[in-house]
Amino acid sequence: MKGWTGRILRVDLSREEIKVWNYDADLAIKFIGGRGFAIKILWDELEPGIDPLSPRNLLIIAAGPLTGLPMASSGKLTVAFKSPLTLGYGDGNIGGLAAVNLRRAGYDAIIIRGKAKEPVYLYVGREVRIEKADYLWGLTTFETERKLREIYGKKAGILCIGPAGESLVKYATIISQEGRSGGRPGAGAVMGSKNLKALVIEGGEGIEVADEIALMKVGLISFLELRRNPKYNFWMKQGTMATIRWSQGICVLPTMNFREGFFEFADRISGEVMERMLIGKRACPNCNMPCGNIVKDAEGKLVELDYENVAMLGSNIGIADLSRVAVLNRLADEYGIDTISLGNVIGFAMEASERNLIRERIEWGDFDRVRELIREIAFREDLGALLAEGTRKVSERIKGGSERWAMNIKGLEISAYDCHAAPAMALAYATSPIGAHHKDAWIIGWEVNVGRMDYSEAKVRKLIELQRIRGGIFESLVACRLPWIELGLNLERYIEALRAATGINFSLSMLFEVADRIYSLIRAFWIREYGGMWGKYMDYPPARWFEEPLSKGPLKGAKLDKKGFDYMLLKYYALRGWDERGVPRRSTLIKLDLAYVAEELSNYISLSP
Ligand code: PTT
Ligand code: SF4
Repeated sequence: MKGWTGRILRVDLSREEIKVWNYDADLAIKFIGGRGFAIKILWDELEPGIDPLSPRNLLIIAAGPLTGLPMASSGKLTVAFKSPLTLGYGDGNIGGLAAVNLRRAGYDAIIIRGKAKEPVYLYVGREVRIEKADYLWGLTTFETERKLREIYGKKAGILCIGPAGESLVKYATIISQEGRSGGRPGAGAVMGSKNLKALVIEGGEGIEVADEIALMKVGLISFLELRRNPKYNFWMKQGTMATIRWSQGICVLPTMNFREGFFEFADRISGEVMERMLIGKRACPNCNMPCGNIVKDAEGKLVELDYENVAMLGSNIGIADLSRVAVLNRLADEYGIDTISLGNVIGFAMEASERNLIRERIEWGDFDRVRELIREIAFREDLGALLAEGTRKVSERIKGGSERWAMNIKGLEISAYDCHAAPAMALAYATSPIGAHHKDAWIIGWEVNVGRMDYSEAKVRKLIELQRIRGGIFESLVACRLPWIELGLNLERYIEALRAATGINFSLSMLFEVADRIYSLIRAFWIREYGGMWGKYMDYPPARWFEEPLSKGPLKGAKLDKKGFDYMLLKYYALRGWDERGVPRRSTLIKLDLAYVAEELSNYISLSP
């Protein structure tokens, strides 16, 4: 095999056992890498129904055949696991040296199982070792990374958890390079449950490819095309932060726990304010369009700002001062907590406090209380112990009809786009393979151009196309999708690079088939976990968007229409070859070469023909 290393590392922390699996080409061709490898391994090897925080869960770190190659923004990897937050499939995407080094060390992926007796970190390089990490336990992610760098230097790739992962906060993430965060549905908690504080990955040889010259050529063309794009300079100024102004303009900026899509003080947390604070840029390796905006926060410390973080820890909880939002963002990075779920949980707690469903008083916009609350969540102290469970669980606990405004789908908190007036985006959240995340289909940019409030088959078709490209192709290659989205890099360039790397004549339609296979397999995984509890209701956004119209802004009065949403959801199922419960049909699984999955799945739920 060329392009892939053909080797996956298996680490059992309980047995202190390390093995190499030389996998065969069938896995590579049918699942490509990253998310594709992850779901195939989880389906085949994870025992159904296990506690995600038990040693039996698997943590998979998977690169793809483009990772680390001289191709635009190829320094990314997938982390995947059974989620403690959603109890379904969970994954995330992290950029950093760890991605490139993993492949240079000669591995496409690592499968970690078991639980170490005491805190450890995993070293992967010319050799693979499990090392003691008691002196790192309790440290923040920034401190951990600095300590490990004292030993391994600047070139090592480091993935680590902070106190939140150690205390099993259900939405703790893995952090790298002081500001790259991945695994929203609780990757950090899964690492913590294994007593695994960090991974240190050092690279070795280059990666063997089929046609080095063709690869260099497509890589160079891609870098030049990006650099020459007329939008390049603006991107370099604001990156994803430009989205604050845009979201406010179209009334989708999450405000006060997604009650509204319009924040009166949006101009105080905008990309323009960030530009004035900007002191540098950070990037994943192999990227010539760095999106990491480094600013100094209100306490004089450095932090990397992104749209999602600022919307969720700003407008969604009523904080209208970017330098203070930056403090909250930094704390989330230091403790290793997902900012999107965090902003949702805090907004939910503020609303619960307002409605007297909890005893504690937490006012909208109370920076000092929020600052303290983040610490309480990270260490599971006081109210933080409850909030560490995520909005679905907290709502089950406090009741009072709060599930109607607990802003999650399948347990994963919604990312930063309000959907009162965006039915296709609501459907994107509803059908995302990890719960309500925008990664797989950020359709809202397209939706606002074709008409906000119609519920059409065209929207469903577009959604599936985006899921195939973003959730299927980019997540399995694994490469950053931002060059394609933000600066219009032709998708064909990635396919040319894949051909050059592997020597296999891949086409877009072949990759779409892989994407569909990955999607139906992830769906099967969820259903195997939920069994008889599975139903169409799992693919539903919270009632707030259907019941409470926007009360301000240019789209005042807008809300989702239930009949229209149902029409689109059923159409979506039909186009995917799933039945009216959202369960893949037997014939669909067979067509996707997943007959063995149909056989096993039929033990958990009846399959439609
Ligand atoms: C991603 C999610 C996002 S998506 C953001 S901002 W974004 C939040 N960032 C967080 C953060 O920072 N700190 C923190 N403590 N929690 C955070 N949670 C949120 O996590 C990120 C970029 C971004 S910035 C985006 S859109 C793109 N995402 C990609 C993707 O998903 N796949 C892919 N092939 N390419 C992508 N490129 C872009 O990467 P999750 P990163 Mg992240 C401080 O991980 O779990 O997928 O959640 O990866 O290296 O940080 O790069 O406006
Ligand atoms: Fe990383 Fe941002 Fe570059 Fe993508 S655009 S590779 S997320 S720095």
